Amino acid sequence: MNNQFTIMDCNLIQLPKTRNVAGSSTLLQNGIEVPFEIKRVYYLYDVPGGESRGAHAHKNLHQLLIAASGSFDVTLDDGQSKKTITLSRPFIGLHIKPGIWRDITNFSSGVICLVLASELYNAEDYLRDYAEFLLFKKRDYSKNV
Ligand code: T46
Repeated sequence: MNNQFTIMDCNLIQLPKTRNVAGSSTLLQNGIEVPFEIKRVYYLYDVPGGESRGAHAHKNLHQLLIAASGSFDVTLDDGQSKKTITLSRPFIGLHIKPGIWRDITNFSSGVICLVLASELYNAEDYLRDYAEFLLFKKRDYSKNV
């Protein structure tokens, strides 16, 4: 079980940007620009002003979050430390490792939060209770193997 990652393991990834007179584009490929196999893509949009999303962690999921349009803040929490990162560029991705609680706030109007994910949707992969998340971080899974 992936419960040992910390916020220091969650890094910003500079994505390639192609620019010409017709505008810009960014290309993402499995295992190259994105450091995991992409099994699912979803995006958050039409977020009402003042709303927040997230408030959970995943047991096994890797994700790359990109502000495809607009901006938002992501607060990462590994149970010991927290840090907040603002995403506002379509060519910067935030790799969130498994076992990291995230709160997503301060969405700008017209925001699109693009998420590339390493697994298909699985409700069992979510930790939505903060106390349960802290227990998950403290458990020693090495004794179960
Ligand atoms: C995350 C942030 C950034 C599905 O049925 N399939 C899916 O693939 C997803 C992502 C969600 N759902 C359902 C589950 C809920 O009934 O859609 C509803 C909204 O999901 P949730 O409350 O988890 O929404 P967010 O925006 O708080 O979180 C989502 C992702 O679930 C999560 O992995 O990190 O976006």
